[in-house]
Amino acid sequence: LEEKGLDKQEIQNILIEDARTGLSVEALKRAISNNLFYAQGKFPEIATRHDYYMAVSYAVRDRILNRWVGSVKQYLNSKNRVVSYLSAEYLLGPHLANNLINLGIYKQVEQAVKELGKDLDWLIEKEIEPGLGNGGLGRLAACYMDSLATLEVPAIGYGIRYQFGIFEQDIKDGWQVEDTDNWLRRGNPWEIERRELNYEVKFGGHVQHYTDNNGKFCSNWIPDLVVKGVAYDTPILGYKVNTTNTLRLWKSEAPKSFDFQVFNAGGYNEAVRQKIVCENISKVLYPNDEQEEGKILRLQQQYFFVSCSLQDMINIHLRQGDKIHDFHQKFVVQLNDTHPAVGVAEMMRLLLDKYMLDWDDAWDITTKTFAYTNHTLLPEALEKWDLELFGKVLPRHLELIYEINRRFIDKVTVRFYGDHQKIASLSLIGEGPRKYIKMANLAALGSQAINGVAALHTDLLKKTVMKDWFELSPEKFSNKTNGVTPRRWMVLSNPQLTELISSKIGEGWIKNLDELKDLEQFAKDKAFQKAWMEVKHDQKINLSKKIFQRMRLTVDPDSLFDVQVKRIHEYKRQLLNALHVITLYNRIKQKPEADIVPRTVIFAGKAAPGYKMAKLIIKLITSIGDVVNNDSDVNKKLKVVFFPNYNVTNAQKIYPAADLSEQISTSGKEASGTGNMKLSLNGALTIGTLDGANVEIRECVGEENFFLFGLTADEVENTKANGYDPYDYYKNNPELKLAIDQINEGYFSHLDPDTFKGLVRSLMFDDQYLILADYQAYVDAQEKVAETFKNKSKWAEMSILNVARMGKFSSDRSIRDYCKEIWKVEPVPVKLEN
Ligand code: T68
Repeated sequence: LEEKGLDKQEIQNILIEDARTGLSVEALKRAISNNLFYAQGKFPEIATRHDYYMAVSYAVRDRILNRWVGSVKQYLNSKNRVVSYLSAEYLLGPHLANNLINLGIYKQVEQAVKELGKDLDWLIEKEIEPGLGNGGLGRLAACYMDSLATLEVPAIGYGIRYQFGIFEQDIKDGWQVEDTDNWLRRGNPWEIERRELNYEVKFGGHVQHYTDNNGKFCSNWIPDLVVKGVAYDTPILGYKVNTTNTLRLWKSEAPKSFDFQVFNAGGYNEAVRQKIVCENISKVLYPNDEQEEGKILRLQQQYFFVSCSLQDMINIHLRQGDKIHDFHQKFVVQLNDTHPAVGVAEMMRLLLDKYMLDWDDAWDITTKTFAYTNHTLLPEALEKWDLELFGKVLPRHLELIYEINRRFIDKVTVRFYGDHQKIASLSLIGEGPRKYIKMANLAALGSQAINGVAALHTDLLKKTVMKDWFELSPEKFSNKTNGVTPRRWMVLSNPQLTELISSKIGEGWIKNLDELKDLEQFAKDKAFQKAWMEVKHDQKINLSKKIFQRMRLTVDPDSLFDVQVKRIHEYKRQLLNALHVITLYNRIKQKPEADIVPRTVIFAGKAAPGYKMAKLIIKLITSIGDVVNNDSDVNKKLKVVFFPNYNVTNAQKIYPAADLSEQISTSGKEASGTGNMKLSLNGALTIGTLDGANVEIRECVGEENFFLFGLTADEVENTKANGYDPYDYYKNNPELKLAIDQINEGYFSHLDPDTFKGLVRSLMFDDQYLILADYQAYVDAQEKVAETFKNKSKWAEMSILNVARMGKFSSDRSIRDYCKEIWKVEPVPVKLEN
């Protein structure tokens, strides 16, 4: 620099700037060392692995910040509509590696860390992922945040900063045991606490009504609890663009003035109690599938984050000097399922009680603001709140919902005069021994758009759970098939396949997944097939190592890796898979010399802690594993693995190693599925039913490249309507009967017939999910899988074609569809100053 004629001060300036923003290996090295010293207070000789992880993370964060600030500035100065995504869950996965990829500095940081004598992968492994979601719904929100930023769409994600995310699963004696997820224990370098950004949220109490001086009817809500929500912001960077959006998560606290008030009134103990009550609201994520109706805390969580978020949006809007009446032009609010649906009533409350709008204006703005995504057809999973409980927590909102409903029912009574059943079904309030509020109806009525998450799902929505709504407002309905981000689910988790693909067709596919089509021309190319299968084999070796580390179990990377990873639920039918494993076991036992394709059947997934049957299914799988894996007659050809603690980190290791993707839910039950997309994108072939997005995946990859089996959604309904009797299937199918008898007699439970009694009874005499009805078709399809796997070249060709035809399932495509058809927003490229 001196040679270039710069003076000391100028050189100094460059050096300072470089340490925060420079992208060269030298600058990164210096930044990491600086952070080690100034942020961690350590020097290399005593720095721990965690210290290095933090130092690297802060160095990366610095490089995000100019983009982040630049994006915020740009949005504040523009009139563009901003997408506000409201979700109770975000299953983000680890940040560091993802940010390196999106910044395009993976290689440089890897080198910098290496020159400092450490290994980047070793540091990445150290990150504790934020598991702020249960499964597909939370992961979808994370993929959508990635795509919004990558597509340069101004967006803000709102949610809850749970202190404890989804529980950690351990397997003890074959059973699931849960441990708390204390993900913040070592600090979180990716968030910025914004104490100045906080809002008060009221709970409980009562409502006073009065008429003001102008004769206007007014309401005043006197709460018995006030909670403060504090914002924690995490930057979400787009892939190789400047756009960096914000994920704003709310933490609940006691308002500052509060402990003094209570201290005077009720004494110290009462003050401490109230503080805990406030902090409890954002304490822990609810595992799904649990009976939620009675859970006051869950309703409090929903209202808490929705109220903070709406207040924040209004605040942003008004600060720009715009009128409250134009709110819907500044923000469009997407409701990720009904969890934030109380936002409809909260928006009305804010507009009526705080901004003193009249009803019609308020309702007009509200309904132009919201849009609602449904994620389930299971009637038992549709959210309901006991009306009395709701009124205790949110008395003003109950009044408003009554009034919204009164006006609505007046209208539909005219339209559907005399059709009491339809009117009752549309009502926001359900009658019965106890009245309840139907959140899906509140969301549907308060929204300008309603969508399902796969073509079949949207179709069934219109025909079943939302039939009357479709009849009432068909124009509101549309389909938005889910997608996944190729950045995390290919570039990050499968770098070898990424490189192989890019070596043939360039890197354009990473942002434009349709370009994968160009791979089709190589599907029959023997050399390419060989390279392709080598990558897969390497990934299988990697996973085998993990399996050994975690479970002390040796698996054969040459065997077929047959993978079912997802939440454990009866409708997803892990039991069907388990019955197939037992059948394979019996076949090998009976004919050890038979030419059977060696398989490693890999399961992973969490069961909701309160879901007994799901936990029993885990125990059955691990018990089958104990017998199979330790039987020397079979264990050369068959292994059963239950990989514990399925989360984003582990998913990234499992998907790339899968040969076969199990998507075997009862048709009509899985709204979409997204694991199906990630597995296929990573070159696994699918064995699946015509359910959720499987239907569209099969259409895209070609029916000859997909192992289809099982009843269709219509056939499922008909079979049930015609008095389905699982016992018939049991009785008439010898292999099925043998498998069930073995479970029943304790073959897998040390001869204890009690362990799986409930499970066997449910299968033979109830079988809600038609496992026995689909058993033979499934076993037959599995035989085709094995046959095909013997032909390595054919398998490679099918695998390549699967990947080549996955373009549609990028979350970029989903987000483009939402932008165009629901949100009416356009990209706003971010320009950085200097
Ligand atoms: C999933 N839903 C769907 N719910 O099951 C899946 N539920 O088919 C779909 O692909 C995915 O959403 C994305 O659309 C869920 O994951 C939950 O996690 C959940 C959480 C709390 C309460 C109810």
